[in-house]
Amino acid sequence: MLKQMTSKLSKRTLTGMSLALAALLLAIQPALAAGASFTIIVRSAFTMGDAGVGDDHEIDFSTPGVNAGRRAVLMVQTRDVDFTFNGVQINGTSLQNLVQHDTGSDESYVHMIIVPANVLRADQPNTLRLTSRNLDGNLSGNLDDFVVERVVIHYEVQ
Ligand SMILES: [Ca+2]
Ligand SMILES: [Ca+2]
Repeated sequence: MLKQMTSKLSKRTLTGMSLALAALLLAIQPALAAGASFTIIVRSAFTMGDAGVGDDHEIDFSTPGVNAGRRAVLMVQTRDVDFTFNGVQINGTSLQNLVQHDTGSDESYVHMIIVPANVLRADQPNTLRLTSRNLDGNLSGNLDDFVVERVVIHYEVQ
């Protein structure tokens, strides 16, 4: 799987991935045994929040041949996530919120998010929904503006 990533993801992406996260990817690799595949959901950066596309953004993607009974891993590469209530959903199932990582150094961060079994669909498009919220998790006032640079989902096929 790492070989595939090396060929498909840019060198910059891999450089931005910390060793700790790479180690985590290796640790969860048994969940993505032989017959793994991936889909690049976002390859062109965009900004969430009141300085960007708004509080809510949906992107459809396909996972052909997915074994939906197995968990998958969503990798979300961002910059400037300042608050803790920015949500991630796939097909209406809420996943882990994005982790606050903005240290002022403008570096990319890769969120490794587990997608539970029976969330992905083999026969119809999936929908990724990202949300931006304010410091208190609400929609009023100053929403978190953050850049979504790249999103990739790794999944097991039948
Ligand atoms: Ca803002
Ligand atoms: Ca921000």
